[in-house]
Amino acid sequence: MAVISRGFHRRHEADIVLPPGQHLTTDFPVLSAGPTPHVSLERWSFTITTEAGEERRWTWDEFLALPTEEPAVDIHCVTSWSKLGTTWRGVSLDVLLGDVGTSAEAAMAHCYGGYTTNVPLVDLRGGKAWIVHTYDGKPLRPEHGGPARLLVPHLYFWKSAKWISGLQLLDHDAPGFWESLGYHLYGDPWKEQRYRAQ
Ligand SMILES: Nc1nc2c(c(=O)[nH]1)N[C@H]1C(S)=C(S)[C@@H](COP(=O)(O)O)O[C@H]1N2
Ligand SMILES: [Mo]
Repeated sequence: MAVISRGFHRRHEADIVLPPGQHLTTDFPVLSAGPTPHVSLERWSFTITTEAGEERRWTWDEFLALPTEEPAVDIHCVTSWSKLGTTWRGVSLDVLLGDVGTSAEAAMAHCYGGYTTNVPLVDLRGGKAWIVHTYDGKPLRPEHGGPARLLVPHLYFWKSAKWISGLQLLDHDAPGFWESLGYHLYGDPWKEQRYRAQ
C-alpha cells in the first residue's frame, strides 16, 4: 500500500479546533428517538407550508430534478461526538424556499415517524442548509435518514431532521421534540447551547 503523506489527505489533529466539550469520532453513530420509518419513493413527498397555509410540494422525481450541491461539512452531536468533513449531496434550502412567499421567522421540520425540530428561517437560508439524499457518494441509508434528511450543520445535529417530510413556516419560533424536553431552542455548538436554562 502506498504511504500516504499525513496532513495532506486529512487535517492534522493538532490543527483541529472542535466546539467546546466535543471529541472526534471517525465512525458514524446512529441516534434515533424511535424506529426507522421506511418510506417508499412513490409515497415520499416534501412539502413547505407557509404561515398563511399555502403549500408547495415536491414528489421524489420532482425533488431529484432540482439543482444539487455537495456540501462537505463538520457535524456536531449534542451527545459530544463530532465528525469532520462529511460529504453529502442534496438540494439547498435556498432553492426550495426560493419562490415561497413568506415573512415567517422560523420553521418546524416534520418527519415521517413524527419527529419535529425547529430552526429559525434565517438559518435555513444563505447556503447553510440542505435536504440531502446522498452521503459519501451513496444513497442515504434509512438509519441515517434516507430517503432524505435535513442537513443544518452549523447547529447541533439533532436539528438535522432525518426522514424529513416537510417544513411548516411559523410566525414565531416554537420548540420541537427535543426542544420541548429541555434541549436548547437554538443549539449553537460553538456556544455550547445544549440544554435550556432551567
Ligand atoms: N426524524 C428524526 N431525526 C433525527 C433524530 C430522530 O430521532 N428522528 N435524531 C436527531 C439526533 S439527536 C441526531 S444526533 C441526529 C443523528 O443522525 P444520525 O443517526 O445520522 O447520526 O439525527 C437527528 N435527527
Ligand atoms: Mo443527538
